[in-house]
Amino acid sequence: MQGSANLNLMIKAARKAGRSLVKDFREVENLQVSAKGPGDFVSRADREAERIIKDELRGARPSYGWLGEETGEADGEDPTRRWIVDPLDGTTNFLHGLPHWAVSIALEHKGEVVAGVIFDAAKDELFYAEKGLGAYMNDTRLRVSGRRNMIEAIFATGVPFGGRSTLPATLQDLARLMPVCAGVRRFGSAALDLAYVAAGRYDGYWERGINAWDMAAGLILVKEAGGFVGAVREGREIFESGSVIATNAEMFDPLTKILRQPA
Ligand code: LIP
Repeated sequence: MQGSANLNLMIKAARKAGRSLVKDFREVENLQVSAKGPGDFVSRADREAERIIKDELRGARPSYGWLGEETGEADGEDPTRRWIVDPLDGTTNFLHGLPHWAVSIALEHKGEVVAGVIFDAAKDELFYAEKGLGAYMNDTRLRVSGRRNMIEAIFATGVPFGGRSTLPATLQDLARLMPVCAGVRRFGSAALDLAYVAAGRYDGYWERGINAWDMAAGLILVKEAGGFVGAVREGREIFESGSVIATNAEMFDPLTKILRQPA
């Protein structure tokens, strides 16, 4: 796809940050056995990746606003546009030397995500989409899964850890969904979970208690691949609710019906 200047800028920034993270990831693998562990090192890698992305994007588009996981929110002179960035989604995987993490960059215009890039540098898979121009992984056009029956479908989710308040609801989701599907996967990166729905690798995904930067780029990928997205909490806006459901047209209603059942 011959994307816009903004999409090409996002891809350039994602690849530059991805190169930096791949170098750091090799060091993390060595640090697994160190007594102190790689925690501080990964935090530095995360912040450095966001610095690289911010320099590229705000250097080229200084008037756009900013929302980044590591540096927070900053208004721009142009109140209609902002970058939404997770420099390292799948941080815990990265910390443990698991090669399943991604750089996620989204462009929002008047409250709607209009372009997204998710770069899995460890596997060299670049997912990208722009409103009205389709979704791609490297040079391959993406379409969501064609499965129509829940019992044949594989879903992904994120299971809260560390005492997060959404754990009981997620466990109830699993208890309700597992008997009527072919399985659930928890790979630890919301951005890649959404990218995999867009690619038809997962038939659907849902998660409670995540941030806009985890899912912004993935939302446009799923929609441009022919999928449907919505908040788990009925009648709520996705970012405001901190929750998301993403799947194809045929399974959106049955999956939503299960996940929106009262506690
Ligand atoms: C992660 C998400 C994942 C979620 C994790 C974590 P991070 O983002 O991508 O889906 O289950 O709890 O929030 O923190 O690695 O950027």
